[in-house]
Amino acid sequence: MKIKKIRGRNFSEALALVKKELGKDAVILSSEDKNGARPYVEVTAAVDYDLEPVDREYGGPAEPELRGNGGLPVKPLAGLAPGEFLELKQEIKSLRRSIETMKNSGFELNLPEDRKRMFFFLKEISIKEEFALRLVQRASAIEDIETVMSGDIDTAGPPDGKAADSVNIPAQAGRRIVMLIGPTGVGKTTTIAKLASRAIKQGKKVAMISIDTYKIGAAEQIRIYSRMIGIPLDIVSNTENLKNSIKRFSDRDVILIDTTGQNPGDSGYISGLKDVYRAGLPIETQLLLSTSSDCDFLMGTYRHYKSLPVDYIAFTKTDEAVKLGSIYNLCCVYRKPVAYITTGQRVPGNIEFVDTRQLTNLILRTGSA
Ligand SMILES: Nc1nc2c(ncn2[C@@H]2O[C@H](COP(=O)(O)OP(=O)(O)O)[C@@H](O)[C@H]2O)c(=O)[nH]1
Ligand SMILES: [Mg+2]
Repeated sequence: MKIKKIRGRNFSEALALVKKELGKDAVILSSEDKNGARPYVEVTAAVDYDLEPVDREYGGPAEPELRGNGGLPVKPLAGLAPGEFLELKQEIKSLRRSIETMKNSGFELNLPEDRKRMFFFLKEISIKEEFALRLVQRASAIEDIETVMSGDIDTAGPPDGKAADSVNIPAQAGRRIVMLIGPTGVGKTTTIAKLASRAIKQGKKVAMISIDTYKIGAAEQIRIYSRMIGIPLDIVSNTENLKNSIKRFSDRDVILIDTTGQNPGDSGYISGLKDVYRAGLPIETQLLLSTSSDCDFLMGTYRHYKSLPVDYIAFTKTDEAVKLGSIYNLCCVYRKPVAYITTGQRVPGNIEFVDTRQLTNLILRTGSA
């Protein structure tokens, strides 16, 4: 293990230097505020070296595919069958991971007590470690966390929350063409129906289009909604049809476009959507992400969709989520305003146009439940 003390003008700067000098796997062991004419922060950080390769003397027959963590060839231990050896190796790996997680989770983090408590709390609600560290660094007191956090979040809603019910569909005068994209099952079709019902209630003329890139039949659900709400629906299979359909609905105030189809990992799906954008239609895109998904999955989703011109993100299934820290993580990563959140399966209803304060409160509240 290599241990190094690194100084910065503040905690964030010291952290950035640690990453630069020791790499992203470095573990923070302690941090200390140094006062004086020129205050600074001293961070003690360590990089762990991988397990030493197991001694060759113990060897049975070498298995060429076995590699030590440093990439060095490893021989199985005496008396262990190759399968058992692999099991042992897995166990050691998982132990190492646990130790690292413990350290990374601030186990030895020498932050002032109140900040340390806040750091643990933020991690507890699934805020990523680096974002949690940044937050406790920037807030001068625990009471400030909410303000600092809400400064990192942008929403389409009004700043004071008073008019929260009047925004979004449609916010401005004129026609609005809104397309919902996102992984299968996040709630796109359900949300379209909620948005359509709201717009109807607001006296708007609404139409729906479904881009069914996958198979006929996938659009059955939206057909039911269109009958239920009493608005026209077109089902199109290519960009040309989409253009024609938008033309056909030229008398409508709001056109809501549903997308069906494959997993975003499927390149055909993303390139099909890119085709739509190439047509130059004035479409506003909202990317839906389900808060009931695990944060790593959501980050993966981000990678799939980042090549598309997303205007807003929206979070679905907040009613099912145990922790909502991933909303903050994704806001930090996407840097896109949050259009709304959905809070249940009920149509119409179960959709909220939150402002930054309300959203921050919601995220922080999940930890105190
Ligand atoms: N609990 C909960 N379920 C939702 C919400 N929004 C949608 N769903 C459910 O999620 C499932 C998939 O929704 P759907 O609209 O078909 O997703 P799509 O594949 O993205 O179009 C359905 O069972 C919906 O009722 C929500 O906000 N909360
Ligand atoms: Mg759908």
